[in-house]
Amino acid sequence: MRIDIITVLPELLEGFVNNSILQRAQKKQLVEIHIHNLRDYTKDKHRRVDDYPFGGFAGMVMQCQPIDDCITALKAQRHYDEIIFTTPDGAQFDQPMANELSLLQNIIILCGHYKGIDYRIREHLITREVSIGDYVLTGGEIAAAAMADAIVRLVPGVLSDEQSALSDSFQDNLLAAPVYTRPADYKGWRVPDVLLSGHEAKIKEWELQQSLERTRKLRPDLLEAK
Ligand code: 6GU
Repeated sequence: MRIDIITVLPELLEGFVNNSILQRAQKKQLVEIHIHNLRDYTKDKHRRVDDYPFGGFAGMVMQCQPIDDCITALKAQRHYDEIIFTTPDGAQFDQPMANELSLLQNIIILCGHYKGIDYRIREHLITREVSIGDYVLTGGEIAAAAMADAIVRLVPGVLSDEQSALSDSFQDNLLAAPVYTRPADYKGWRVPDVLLSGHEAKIKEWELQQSLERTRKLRPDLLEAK
């Protein structure tokens, strides 16, 4: 899988994608992540990528030309399955969307900034608009990072134990069961006995009960969605 991220703040994303899960996925050659500085595509002598909005509204708007040139240059190299724009008015990113996007070959994520981007880009080039929640961030970089992380960890081989992605919270609309590690007794705080029993069927049953109970208590909306 290949993810191309277009941003006016490449430094912000470089550190993120070259660490932890994302770095490991790239070293294993399971995923390629390329970050493009939108300013490299402007024809403006001051490297500007935004301008005042028509109509006299407040704020600045990202211009068509640098975005179009960057996306056009990428599309000349390969086919893209999705060209995603990060925006608070997009469709809410969730685990099913992460699953779906993790199956794709090539995607572009365009990070929004300022008051927005020229709407013509959204009409003519963007195939999908995505938000990470009902709150406003100053830019789309954190959203792009969150999406890239959630997608890449689902690519087969990225996680050492593939089971661990399958048993994630949300993967079956249930929150995950609690987990524990040694020691079994820490300051009198004890790990549930069943987990020490070695009885596999009982442990599985406990895990499911815990998932259901935690979901009922913390996220009843997920059970209704089933
Ligand atoms: Cl994708 N972008 C911005 N700027 N704010 C957001 C968001 C995206 N998702 C939630 N808030």
